[in-house]
Amino acid sequence: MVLPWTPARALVITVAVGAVVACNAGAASADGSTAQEQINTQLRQYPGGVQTSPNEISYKGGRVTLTIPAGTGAAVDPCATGAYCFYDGPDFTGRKLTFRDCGGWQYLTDYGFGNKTSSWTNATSNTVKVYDEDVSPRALLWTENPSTASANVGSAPYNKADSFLTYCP
Ligand SMILES: [Ca+2]
Repeated sequence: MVLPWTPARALVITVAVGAVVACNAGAASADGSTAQEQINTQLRQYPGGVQTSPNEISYKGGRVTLTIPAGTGAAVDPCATGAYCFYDGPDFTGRKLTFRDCGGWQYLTDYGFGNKTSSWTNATSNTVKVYDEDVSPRALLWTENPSTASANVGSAPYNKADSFLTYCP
């Protein structure tokens, strides 16, 4: 539909934009920023990723994915089979960092995820040992056995994980 530009039409468009803003406001995080604003901040602070959807950034050719929830308290999709995931919130809520790879040391801090993990899922046949790097020597926080999950890592290791070592069968 093509209409000539008139003040009346401008008013309609303004109302429509207002509706979109209101909708995005519903998807804002606790600090009031939208998913897109959070993605922009993430890409600025932790470059090297590519935005692949309205709420997702892909790093390392898709081997690492950061998913931002659609709104406060909203659940992200479950951890995919063949992947292992770290969640910012308990009960698999909040930001989700997904890994689809095998072997070696990796750092959650490379993706702005240090001192954040509260729950996790390991939907692989790998074993993942998770560590706190804020103490010396680094401290083992928990071990993720194949095909297991934790809805809450517990009070002692809560928001402490910084790195992990993945063992592949
Ligand atoms: Ca830590």
